[in-house]
Amino acid sequence: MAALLKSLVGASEKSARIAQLCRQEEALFQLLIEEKTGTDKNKKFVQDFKTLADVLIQEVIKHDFPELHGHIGGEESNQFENKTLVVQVCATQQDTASLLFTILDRNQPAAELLAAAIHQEVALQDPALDAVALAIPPERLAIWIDPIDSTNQYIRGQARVAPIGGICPSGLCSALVLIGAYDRSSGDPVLGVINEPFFREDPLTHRWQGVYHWGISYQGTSLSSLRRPPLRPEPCVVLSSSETLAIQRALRPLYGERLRFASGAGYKMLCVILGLAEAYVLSEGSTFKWDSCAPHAILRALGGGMVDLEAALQAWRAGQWGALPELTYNQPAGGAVGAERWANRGGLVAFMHREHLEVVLATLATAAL
Ligand code: 2IP
Ligand code: CA
Repeated sequence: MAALLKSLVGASEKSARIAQLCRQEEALFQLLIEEKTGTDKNKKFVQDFKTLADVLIQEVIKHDFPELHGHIGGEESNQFENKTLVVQVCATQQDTASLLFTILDRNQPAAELLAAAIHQEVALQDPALDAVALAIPPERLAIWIDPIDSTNQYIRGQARVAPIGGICPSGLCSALVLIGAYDRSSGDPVLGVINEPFFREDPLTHRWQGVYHWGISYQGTSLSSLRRPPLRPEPCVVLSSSETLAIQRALRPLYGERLRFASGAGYKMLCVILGLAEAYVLSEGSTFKWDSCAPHAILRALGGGMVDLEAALQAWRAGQWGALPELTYNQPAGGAVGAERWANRGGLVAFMHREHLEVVLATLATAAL
């Protein structure tokens, strides 16, 4: 288990390094902003670049854990646009660079920078990670990856956004790497790694320093790099800036000024994990399994969880308080196609303290939504 956890943390470090590099190195940043004139084109290219990052990180994990082959998922198309080329981590950095050179339209500097990041040894000096002795056979697990969540903020790149109550409404800090593992048969989240590539900017070198967090929750054993935050007397809830007015109106009397807004689905979940918010409420089906799996596993490791909002409200209204449905990760949504199959379609509530989840549900269950 320690080996798998270490490998996933290592993969998150590589992904974070790629995310940092893309902002620091002109050759890579150009890939993100290229063809900015046609919004559709730009969107497509960003999506493609993101898919490339996604596939590369999946390949890093496959490389380390062949037994996970076929059980690593990410953004909608796991195939990169150019289907005649198989994106993979090659035996040598030079070979990976040559492959990327072809994929990236003969852009040599970009190919070399990416290959170097992928092949760089990640030296993890983390005694807490080494001490994890839990045995979970990797063949029971499958993986969801989001190599860069909050892409919009990542591209926009605002470095200094003042936090409100510890929560940044926008900015680079909301761009996160999310890697989660779930139990293939039960669908429960088991292990999560969240990497913050833009945690701190070195004032001298202007280089970004990252930080990672992890958590495991499996068969009654819970371990995490973080501590469970307390339930504060004046709780706060965090929402998407595009959350419906009905939800905002319903929650306003309870939270007042402590109704906060932030970009990034993963970032809002991280705010709950770190105790900056007591809950994240989302009424729309705009997040996906790769957004929620890693944060959900960490929440569970700390005694919290993440429920399907629509199903939880239904259960609450029916008086079935004991069985509030947590999100699961192994079943596609019936009748959906493409990425939608893996959407958290009923919305969600991420919470740390069960009593606070109950407050949220009791409030929303009687509101006109
Ligand atoms: C997005 C990203 C958005 C979020 C959306 C996610 O993932 O996290 O910020 O919307 O739900 O799917 P919002 O910021 O309104 O919460 P990605 O950036 O990977 O597409
Ligand atoms: Ca995402």
